[in-house]
Amino acid sequence: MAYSLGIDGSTQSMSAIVIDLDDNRVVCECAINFGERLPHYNSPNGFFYGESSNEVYSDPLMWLDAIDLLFDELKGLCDLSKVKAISGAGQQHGSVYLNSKWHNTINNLDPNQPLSKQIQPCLSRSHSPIWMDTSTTLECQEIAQALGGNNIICQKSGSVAIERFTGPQIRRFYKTSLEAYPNTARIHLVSSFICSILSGQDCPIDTGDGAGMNLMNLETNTWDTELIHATAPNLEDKLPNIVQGDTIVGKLSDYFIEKYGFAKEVSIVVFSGDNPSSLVGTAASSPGKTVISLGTSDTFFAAMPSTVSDPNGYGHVFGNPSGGSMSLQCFLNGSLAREYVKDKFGYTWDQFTDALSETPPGANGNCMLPFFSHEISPLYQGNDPLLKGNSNFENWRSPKLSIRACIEGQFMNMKIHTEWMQMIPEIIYVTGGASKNTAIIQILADIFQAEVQRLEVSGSVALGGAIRAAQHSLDFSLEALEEHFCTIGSEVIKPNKANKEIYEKASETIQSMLLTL
Ligand code: XUL
Repeated sequence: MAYSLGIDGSTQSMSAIVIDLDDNRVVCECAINFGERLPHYNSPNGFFYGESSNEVYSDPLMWLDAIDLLFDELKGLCDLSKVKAISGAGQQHGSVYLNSKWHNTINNLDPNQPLSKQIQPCLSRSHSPIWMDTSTTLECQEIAQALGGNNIICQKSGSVAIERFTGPQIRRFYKTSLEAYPNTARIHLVSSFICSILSGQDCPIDTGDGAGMNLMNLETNTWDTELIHATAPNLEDKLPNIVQGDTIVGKLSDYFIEKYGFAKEVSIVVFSGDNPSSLVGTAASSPGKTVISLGTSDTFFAAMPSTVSDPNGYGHVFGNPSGGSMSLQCFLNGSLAREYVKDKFGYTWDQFTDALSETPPGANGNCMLPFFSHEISPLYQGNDPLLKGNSNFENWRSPKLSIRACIEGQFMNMKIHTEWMQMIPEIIYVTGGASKNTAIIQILADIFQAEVQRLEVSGSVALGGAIRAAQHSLDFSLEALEEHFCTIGSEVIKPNKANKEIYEKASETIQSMLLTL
């Protein structure tokens, strides 16, 4: 009997999936929601703000407590001694700063003490900046200037210098924490931090997550000397190595074997970023499929047939854990924007859905760019959505039309900002919380004029980890794993051709609104 375990360290929770590789079934899934289970970290959605709202942090000790809680729960849900391989992923770009005690501590984890208590003395920075942080505009400019322009950074690393990417974040830390930066011996990504904890040793970063740092050279898959030097002094000594996504990094640490009943010799495959892992978990790691994930942030991604980069600089190219590269466009105003507009009118989710069916496509000519908080596609630093339409609409007196215009605005903005990938999707696979809502998905189908199908697995990130672990350390074929575990719902949501023109016209309005930003 062989089980494979996948872990997802995401913004709002730490979750896991266990799959049975003999019976081809999901054994169990489990999630520890940070806000609900660890309220004393004061991070109801998994993060907290710094001095200004564009500084967004998370507490790495909260992640560690969640790992202990997760394994404690998993132990009650399945026989962990059957697990033969583990991999997983973390929210991209977030970074963990560790001092010189780290290496010794991670090699000697004591099963009688919680992880957080043991790692706390190793933190050279108590909090981790995460992907929602947009405080590094100046550092991005400085790095771009040092390199001779953003187009050079984009050519080298697959993205222009971007606020949430780890390199600019490291530079800001170096500039603002003159003592703590030199005391930092190791900087990990969320993915490589969790991987290190599980394997009881300092672990490398994979090319999928490494590409989200503005530090890795996409052609050589190694740290780029010029980018490293433009970011912070002595940075090369503080970064782990980069490896390909098929690398086995070690075995599960005794901490987990003794505490949670795992067998010895469980292989650990290098962790990746949540989006690259989701590419595998949605069976989209070979070119030809487009996936849209409607979660905290909305993301649009696909394996790339050939590597192109976004001339506007909002999109990204990451390593594909199955080889080659993947494109990704991230929209910060995802679930939280949908929730914001719902709450603004005191609606329930059912009333929200009814509003979509009671209003016509195109929202009677009313358009919204629903940027309720900072946006990154395109860059927008405000907190006010842009509205264009009649005066009732512009003054928030048309709840139902606002709800429709919010969803339409999200998808029209998404279509406009993914055209650089040069892929015209015929079938879009959707995943994430909002993908369950057919009214939302119909609007997506109509705007993209493509068929939409739901992926049945909700936790595609953790599943991607479990699949990669089985593929790379137990020699299972990717195709067979995809066929058994990445099931696609039978319902096909077809685009309504009659709405094509309505949305083409509305997109022109959205384009003109984008020009005013
Ligand atoms: C991708 C991005 C987010 C995070 C969190 O660039 O910033 O999707 O990975 O999920």
